[in-house]
Amino acid sequence: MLDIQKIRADFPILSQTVNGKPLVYFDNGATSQKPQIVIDAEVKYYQEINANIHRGVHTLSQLATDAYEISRGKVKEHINAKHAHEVLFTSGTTHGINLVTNGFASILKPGDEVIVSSLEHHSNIVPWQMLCEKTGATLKVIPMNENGELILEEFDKLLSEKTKVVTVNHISNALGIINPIKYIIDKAHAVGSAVLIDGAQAVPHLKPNVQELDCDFYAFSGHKMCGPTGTGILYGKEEWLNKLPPYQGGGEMIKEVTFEKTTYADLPHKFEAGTPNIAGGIVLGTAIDYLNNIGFENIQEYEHELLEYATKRLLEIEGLRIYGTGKNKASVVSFNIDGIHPYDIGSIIDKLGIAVRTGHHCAQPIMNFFCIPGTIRASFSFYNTKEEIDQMVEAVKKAQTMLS
Ligand code: C6P
Repeated sequence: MLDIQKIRADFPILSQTVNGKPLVYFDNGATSQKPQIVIDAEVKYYQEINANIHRGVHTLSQLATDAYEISRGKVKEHINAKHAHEVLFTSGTTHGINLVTNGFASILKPGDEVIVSSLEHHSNIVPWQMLCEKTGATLKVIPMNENGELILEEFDKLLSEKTKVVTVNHISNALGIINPIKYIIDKAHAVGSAVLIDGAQAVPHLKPNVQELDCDFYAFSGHKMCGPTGTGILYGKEEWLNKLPPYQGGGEMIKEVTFEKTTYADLPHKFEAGTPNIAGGIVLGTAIDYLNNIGFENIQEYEHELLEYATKRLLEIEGLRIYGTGKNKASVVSFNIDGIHPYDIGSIIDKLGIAVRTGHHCAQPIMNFFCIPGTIRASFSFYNTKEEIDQMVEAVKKAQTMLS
């Protein structure tokens, strides 16, 4: 059992008022709020050990380097990677995915196929399209059904010896559907394909076990899991990271440079050119510790309660439709009300202190599938409450009355 009021006290922003009303923050899918311990760790880094890493012999540089590498080790443990050097620091999921697609540009050939799903965020569509344009490979799409679930029989039919990469998100940002990624990974491996999982929306809710999943790449963002913005992780299996060329050239990623030839550093440095977000990387470790102290089983159990409660309460509203009605869901409810544009509801409830996201959620193909311009998305975190859900429901009812 979580003590939600105690947890809420960890997040200074949650006691704020917005537009004169207590803040109800339901835009956790976009970014999570940060506990004081994370904010303090960022300040402490700059106050006490700020220095560039992996370069100086001086004490501060050593302290900063140690803290950065300790954080990498925490991520390795958290996701159960085999080696710490399979954990690359990035600026976020988008960066991680682009690092991989850039690498595959030297591997794919015309006639090869890349499979994405119809539930992807633009970050996991556009880089693959760009890769296909560059290499002559073809993009194939796993279709979905009316509940927002991927149609696995259709996925099976897409697989062949031409399939070189399969990529899906672990959890859909727009609908909250949890995808059957183990099935997808195993089937893709059976035809010799690599697999990238976009874990951006999964890591706030669960602890991915990359060895058990056996995925080749797993990308996620730190800012969605109580960490700082501009942080992220790309996990890659050692053999794949050794196979892919570096993403960016520069300092830190080399062994030796001459004007004739440059040789590259070993993993993970080969993919970490330039001065990284040192403070962010270190503090991501603090965020992971914080979440683990709360416990992912507790988080999942409580968030599931919030999901069920919100679904039930929202469905009391006449003319309200929820998108993403599949069984396996994270704490996200995407909905619309008959005859009303989502943006209008979002703007009115914002005046009542309620923060939700409206629009296509960077997942336009999903909106096209449902023939809608967008949805209102309420995404819940472990620090939200049923009382806040009640406030949102009342606010949505008020907006509906005003707009009809
Ligand atoms: N989705 C949302 O409101 P970055 O921006 O690199 O941290 O994450 C990109 C990204 C990739 N995949 C998925 C499934 C995502 O949900 C996101 C970010 C936010 O849904 C902002 S658009």
